[in-house]
Amino acid sequence: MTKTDNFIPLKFRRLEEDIMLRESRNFFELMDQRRTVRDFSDQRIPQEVIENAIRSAGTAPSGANMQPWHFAVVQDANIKKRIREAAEIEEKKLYEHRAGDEWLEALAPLGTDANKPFLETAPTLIVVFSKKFTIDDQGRKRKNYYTAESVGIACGMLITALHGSGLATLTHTPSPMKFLCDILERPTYERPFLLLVCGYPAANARVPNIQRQPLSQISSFIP
Ligand code: IYR
Repeated sequence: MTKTDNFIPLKFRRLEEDIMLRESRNFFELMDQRRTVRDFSDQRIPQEVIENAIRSAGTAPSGANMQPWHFAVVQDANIKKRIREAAEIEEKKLYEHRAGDEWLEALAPLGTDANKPFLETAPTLIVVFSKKFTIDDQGRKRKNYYTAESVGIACGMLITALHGSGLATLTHTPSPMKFLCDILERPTYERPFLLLVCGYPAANARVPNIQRQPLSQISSFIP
């Protein structure tokens, strides 16, 4: 068997240039409207939207295609409460001692503090875990590669999919996040990577007036 015996034809959606341009502009416009939201409505969201967003995240490229991620969806009020309580303990330590002045100053425009009511108000929390190992079909432990990069890309795709479906998200990373392994009873080879809060924004939601850097500042086109 040669290396490429198990290859299949690529399905590729080739676009005409004018359509390509239009699609790229529309996509940028859509993404430019995404804001991190901290005021959530408690309105529930359709289960299949979450499932499809996770399916989309699961299409992310990953080191050696090991797909080193796990998405734990939390909707139960009691579990959300436990997560909030544990997160607030860590966040209190962060805001009171661990974060230095420079960090607190950088955070000031965001108006954040140690209170995390959204962890209970929002209908859905998706806790993304990164897996140091994958247990294969035969129960063998297989090493994963570029885990942080792979899971980071999957998280970006998850956020994009949820935004594209009309939902608001908040990337929350209480640190340390070990309590999530205990509450969600995940195996020891999984580490919490990101806690993504999702739902509809509250009717009166406000966001900080912060700007994105222009293209010229975030890129260089090498001649
Ligand atoms: N985890 C804390 C602090 C925090 C840190 C960064 I860097 C942010 O961009 C936002 C918040 C919190 O969630 O409040």
